Amino acid sequence: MTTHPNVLVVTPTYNERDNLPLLARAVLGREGYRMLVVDDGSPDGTGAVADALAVEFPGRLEVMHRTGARGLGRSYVDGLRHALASTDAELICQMDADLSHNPDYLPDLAAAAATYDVVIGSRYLNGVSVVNWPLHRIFLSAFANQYIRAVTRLTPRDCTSGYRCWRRNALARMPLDRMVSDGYAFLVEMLFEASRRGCRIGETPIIFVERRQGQSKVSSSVLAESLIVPWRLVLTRSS
Ligand SMILES: Nc1nc2c(ncn2[C@@H]2O[C@H](COP(=O)(O)OP(=O)(O)O)[C@@H](O)[C@H]2O)c(=O)[nH]1
Ligand SMILES: [Mg+2]
Repeated sequence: MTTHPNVLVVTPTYNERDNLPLLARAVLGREGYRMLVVDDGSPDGTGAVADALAVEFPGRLEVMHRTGARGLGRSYVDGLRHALASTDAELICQMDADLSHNPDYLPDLAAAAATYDVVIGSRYLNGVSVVNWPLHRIFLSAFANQYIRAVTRLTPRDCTSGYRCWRRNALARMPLDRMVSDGYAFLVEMLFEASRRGCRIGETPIIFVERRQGQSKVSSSVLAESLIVPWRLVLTRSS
């Protein structure tokens, strides 16, 4: 008898109309995997596309329609809280909707979660595994990771990857109600809190492929926040 994993993939979306159906079909093609799409009222109609997928995959894809202030971190806080409160998933993954995170790596992340409390799908384990990024973006991301590691003393090679897999009990110990940051900084804050709580943090290699459809939402304010938040974390929360 084969036993299937019990995994919920939480995916925030903002204008991912063309990407989401491809991602959902790939993720839900795996037994034991469900999805929670957290849409921020995307002007391009991604929310309606997600609703249609929920009909196509009854009981396997759920949609959360957010209103009010939008943001990646806020969406994850809402989505991850819902995952804990309203599902019985043993593993809870975070994953971008734009196909940069290949669903083929999900089993690797899930397998590593047998050993670690949280597993990062990492772009920087074997040199730099990023496809279709301009050189300046590679430098920016590599610099950001060096900076974050230096300031926070976190040890993972890729602290800003949004591809992650949590064991349920580790995620349940995280202070989701008290997270202060959004964007990449939110991802760093989650790792910082996990590390402070003694979580074992692992990494598995992924090849990150830049999106073909739609646009990145990274803004200069998101980048500025990711320079400030590491200091804020160490100055206000180190014990
Ligand atoms: N719900 C929600 N999702 C967002 C927001 N900003 C970005 N996303 C989603 O977060 C994921 C990563 O965003 P992206 O712009 O591709 O970031 P990049 O890969 O770092 O350039 C994608 O699935 C986006 O649709 C937001 O404000 N709200
Ligand atoms: Mg992207």
